[in-house]
Amino acid sequence: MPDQFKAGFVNIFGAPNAGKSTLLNLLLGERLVIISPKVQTTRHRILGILSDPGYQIVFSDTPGIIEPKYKLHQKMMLQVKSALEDADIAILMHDIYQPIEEFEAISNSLKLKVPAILLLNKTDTIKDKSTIEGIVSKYKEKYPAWHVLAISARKETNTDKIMPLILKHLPEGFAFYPDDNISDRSERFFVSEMIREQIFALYDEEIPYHTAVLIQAFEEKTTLNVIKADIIVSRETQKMILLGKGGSMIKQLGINSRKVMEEFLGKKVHLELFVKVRPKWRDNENYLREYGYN
Ligand SMILES: Nc1nc2c(ncn2[C@@H]2O[C@H](COP(=O)(O)OP(=O)(O)O)[C@@H](O)[C@H]2O)c(=O)[nH]1
Ligand SMILES: [Mg+2]
Repeated sequence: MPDQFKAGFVNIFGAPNAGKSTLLNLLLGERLVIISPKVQTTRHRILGILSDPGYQIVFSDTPGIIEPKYKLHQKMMLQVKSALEDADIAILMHDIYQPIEEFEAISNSLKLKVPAILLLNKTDTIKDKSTIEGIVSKYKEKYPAWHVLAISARKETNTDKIMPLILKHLPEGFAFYPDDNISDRSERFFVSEMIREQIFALYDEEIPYHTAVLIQAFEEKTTLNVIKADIIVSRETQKMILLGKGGSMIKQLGINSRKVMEEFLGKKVHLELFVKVRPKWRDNENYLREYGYN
């Protein structure tokens, strides 16, 4: 008898900036979701699907767990909650150098009932091996039912131990998605995320957090895609910053975004960006829905 096909949901949770999106891309072997050194980059629950002749794993990346300050944050935490409800396996991520107490607050709030793999990430920031081992045993003592691994998602250290643990706990079942799907999200969605990623990279401090991106047109022509996007901000002053002197910044944003889009789509892109001011959009139910935050 051949082994039964396995399929299930593996959902990744943790504090903001723990490396959840970096890990998802690593496990998928594909640069699917956006990553930035700033907190709260990921606003949606995003599925990444890994298909193999013997299994299908539906990963989900989730926003970092935070105390909500805006309606936008509340929506982000609802995404985390929905990911909790359908998980077959949970992956929890925490910076290895952060206090264990901070992790306890997160793990208590999750109330997990499924097998859990705790990844203490960013071991590359600690030079001394015995320090790492000491921290790992502290967590193992505290969470005896869980698998605990110290890894570096960015440097790919010890990350080869993760898949065997997942496959060990993955339930038998049928595939949820056709095996050529890599996500539940459309190209349109990823293209809007790419602009957001470049905004995180290009602008300081507050700007990325006040910004949403709305794709207005996505036309596939034979030799190129024509993409038109609105960049939404909360204030006129933010619009000025986004545009830059004589439009220099928005021009750079367009160039950078187009580059990653062309790589992703494997096609030339003609990109047009428009900046629009929508006061308090982060607290406005209608705007949030329009921008895809359900
Ligand atoms: N030093 C170090 N940085 C990492 C590691 N993994 C991720 N990061 C960085 O941590 C930041 C947040 O990563 P991201 O995946 O966006 O975190 P998320 O908010 O949990 O999705 C990014 O700047 C990553 O490059 C790691 O193993 N070591
Ligand atoms: Mg993320």
